[in-house]
Amino acid sequence: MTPLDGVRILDFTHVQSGPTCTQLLAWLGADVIKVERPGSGDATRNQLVDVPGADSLYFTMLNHNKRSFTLNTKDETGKEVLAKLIEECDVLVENFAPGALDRMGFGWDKVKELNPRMIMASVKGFGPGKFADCKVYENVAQCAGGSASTTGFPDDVPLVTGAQIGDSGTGLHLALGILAALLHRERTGRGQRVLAPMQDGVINLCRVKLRDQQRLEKGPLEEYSQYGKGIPFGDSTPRAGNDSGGGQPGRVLRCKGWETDPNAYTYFITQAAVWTQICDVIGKPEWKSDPEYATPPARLPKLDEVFDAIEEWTKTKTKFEVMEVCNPLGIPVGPILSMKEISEDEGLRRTGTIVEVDHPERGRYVSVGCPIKFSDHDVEVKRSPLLGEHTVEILSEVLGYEGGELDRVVQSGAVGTID
Ligand code: CAO
Repeated sequence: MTPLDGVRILDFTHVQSGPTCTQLLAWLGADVIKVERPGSGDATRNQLVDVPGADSLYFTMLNHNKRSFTLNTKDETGKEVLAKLIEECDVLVENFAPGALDRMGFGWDKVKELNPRMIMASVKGFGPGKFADCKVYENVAQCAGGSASTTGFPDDVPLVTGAQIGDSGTGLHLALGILAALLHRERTGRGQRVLAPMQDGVINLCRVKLRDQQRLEKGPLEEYSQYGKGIPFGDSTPRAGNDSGGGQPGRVLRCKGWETDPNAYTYFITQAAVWTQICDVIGKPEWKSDPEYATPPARLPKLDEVFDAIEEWTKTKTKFEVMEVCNPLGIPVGPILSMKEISEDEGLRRTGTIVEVDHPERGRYVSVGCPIKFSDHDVEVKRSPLLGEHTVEILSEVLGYEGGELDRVVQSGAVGTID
């Protein structure tokens, strides 16, 4: 028995934000029926193609454990089938451009009428307001959610991050909203609408930067390295480079091999609790009792000097040797791992966070498995479906079409099937 056994999801999602959400629900055990346009399907099937004729990694890595149902929802028979699907499902998840579902004739009022227990969950770029009608992609959300203005170095342009906080981050927010709405439905019998705007999701993940905005109104942000460098603050939270976001100063430091290896770096945190251990490791025992260095407030204006001294030591060690020395002493450090190192990591493969999946068109590929671990439930990562692979199965098993009725729907052209 899996946590979401018996929960059926009508998955109208595409690209990344929505598919992240429904993939997680599938890993929790829900039956996820991905409804796609016949012939083309989710646009990502054909984006960034690396194996000609096969679904792209963009698609396969976001659509594991789902079933694919191809249906033209603008065709009359297609609308009939969609209405039945809405009656049979517990949750409808979508991330169409604003208004697309209404134009299809399946806005919230219609969905609720067909199935009052339905939970209708949406990702949109912006919440209600002046930008509500805008289409949004990842980097737009990162910019509009405050992430770009606070990422990068103070003397350079705003930067977007590699972590897909707008798409995958919002998918996570939506999944949480859906689970809460399912629990609420257990208690009340009622469905509801759940909305996760991408801008709001990014703002939620940038919470500490709004904290700093308000602290800035009271004085300079002393833990930011620009304070030690004497660079004046403006009126909004600045880009902080690699400074640690919390009250424990940290930086990215060079390690042995940095001249040729772009990832020969470590993150090093000068946590106050282990200051004396840090002094011993880097060969500065005198800093343990020197009042100029012994306390966190005394060190704040000297962080450049402190990290330069630490870096003199880290440059003599590989990023993994730094860990070997620091971890037993309780000094928080972390190697800068490349995607190559992550994909080959034995520990991550053992826990199922990095998995290998077989696919009939593209062969074996590496993917990210379920990042949440359960004591009662092992997540088996199953390959993404081919376009329309489960159409006939869903028409008969889920929607009850049989015999002549099944032939009528299949021959109507509203559904796409594969041989
Ligand atoms: N049968 C028939 N029509 C279908 C269909 C189906 N099975 N599935 C989709 N369509 C139609 C939609 O009804 C829509 O038609 P109309 O424009 O006539 O109403 C059309 O396909 C296009 O859908 P869309 O507007 O969602 O797609 P797009 O490529 O124009 O925009 C995106 C893509 C992502 C910008 C937009 O969907 C969006 O802003 N979504 C919300 C925010 C979001 O999730 N962004 C992140 C995406 S990941 O980076």
